[in-house]
Amino acid sequence: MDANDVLTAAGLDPSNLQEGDLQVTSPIDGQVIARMQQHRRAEAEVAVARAAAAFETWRAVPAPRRGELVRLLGEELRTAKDPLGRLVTLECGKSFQEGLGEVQEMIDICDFAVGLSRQLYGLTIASERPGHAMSERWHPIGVCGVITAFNFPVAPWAWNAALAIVCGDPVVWKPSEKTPLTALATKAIFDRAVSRFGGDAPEGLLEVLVGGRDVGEALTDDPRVPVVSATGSTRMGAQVGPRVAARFGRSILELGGNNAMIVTASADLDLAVRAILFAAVGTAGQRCTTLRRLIVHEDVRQELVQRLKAAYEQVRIGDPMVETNLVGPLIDRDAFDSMQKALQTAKAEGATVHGGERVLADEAPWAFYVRPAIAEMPSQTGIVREETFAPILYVMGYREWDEAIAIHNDVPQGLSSCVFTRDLGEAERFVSALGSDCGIANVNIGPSGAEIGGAFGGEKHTGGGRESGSDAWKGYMRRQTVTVNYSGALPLAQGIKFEL
Ligand code: UN1
Repeated sequence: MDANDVLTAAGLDPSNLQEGDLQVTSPIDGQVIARMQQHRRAEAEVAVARAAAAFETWRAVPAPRRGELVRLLGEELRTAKDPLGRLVTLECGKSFQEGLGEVQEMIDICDFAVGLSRQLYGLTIASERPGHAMSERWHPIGVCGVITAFNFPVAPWAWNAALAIVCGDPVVWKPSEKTPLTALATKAIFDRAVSRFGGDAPEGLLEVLVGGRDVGEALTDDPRVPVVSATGSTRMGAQVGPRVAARFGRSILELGGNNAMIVTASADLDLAVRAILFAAVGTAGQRCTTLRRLIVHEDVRQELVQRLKAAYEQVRIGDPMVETNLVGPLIDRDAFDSMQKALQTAKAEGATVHGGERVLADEAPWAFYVRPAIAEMPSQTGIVREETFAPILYVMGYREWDEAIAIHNDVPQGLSSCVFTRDLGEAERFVSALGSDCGIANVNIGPSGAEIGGAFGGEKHTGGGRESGSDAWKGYMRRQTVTVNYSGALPLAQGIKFEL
């Protein structure tokens, strides 16, 4: 299948994608697969206006009926799973299995949101005043801006959009400039769901803005966008967060991770090796949940590193469309350069590095395939504390549990984490208040590949936002405390007397 076939199968017309100031390349071979015109700030503002107008009608549509649209979206995604998954692979370079997995996450969150559309529960609250009824209600809040990253070009959009739509909020989506095609294909899928849904879905329920920083700023700076949910680097979040806060908007930030696994002396090493492999080299190390740090008990450190080195040698690297290849390319040359720089720094800080070199440069001179790297570190040095978006696994040893937890938590990021142990005490300590400081903490499971049912996100420089499952929906609504007086008298709260 060539690139045009993949685009066509995903519902895009390649002949409409030949001109414009944005060139889209595939990381698989570095070739240009489409050109398009980027939106400018003025166009972005018009799109926000359309979405704001859509809010006026969408918020009045009953939530279960809004859920029906998301149910149809889930159906359309099921039909489009294969071609959209392939387009994800073409545009961002993850393996086709992972491309399909990403679309499956979209389907899963649609199912979740459909159920949610009948469960946007409030509370009844005991009033201290006689003859008074107190409650808490949740109302739609307004347009939700969604900014997504190249590495998961569609699933995080769905985590936000499926919830926002059932909560009554139109969505304005700015995908990464590196992956606009999957966004356009998803918009076409969404439009199919809307046309099956019928009349009460207003125009402007989903707007897609392809563009750079100026388009992003049209979302962060506009008071008609009360919620901005952004996935990406900590550097990006440090710009988005304060801009949204400056106008008292709400941001949901899902930023960098520096995820670790503690492997204790009692761990099942077979299980650990398999988990490490998927979490450290899957998606070529370009997940925010990628395993980047291994903190291993000294008693098993040597054995584990030996087994990992052997496993790494067997990992097939190459064209991600080919099912037997587990590791595809890095997104671009910049990603390759920062990986090499990080490895240089690690060496200068005392690392012994296995792998990390470029491969397939003759077959694919414009693409950047690398052998995943293992870096044995003398301690948690400066470079280990940074997130490098590439397959580098830093390995460190420990002797005492407290030391392992101290190393674990001594990084700026706080997204995902895990422990491999057969000791119940260690497992419980890891997930206790004195254990991992991350938003996600797993026992005998790697840090990546989270299910949609839990809240997804993390602490510290990861930004503090929560998306997807649990009660993350509350981030897309406004809370109203309601008190109704049916007593005929006017008793004041706190027993205050205020009579003439
Ligand atoms: C991301 O890398 O931006 O847990 C999200 C996982 C996926 C999501 C990753 N469900 O790996």
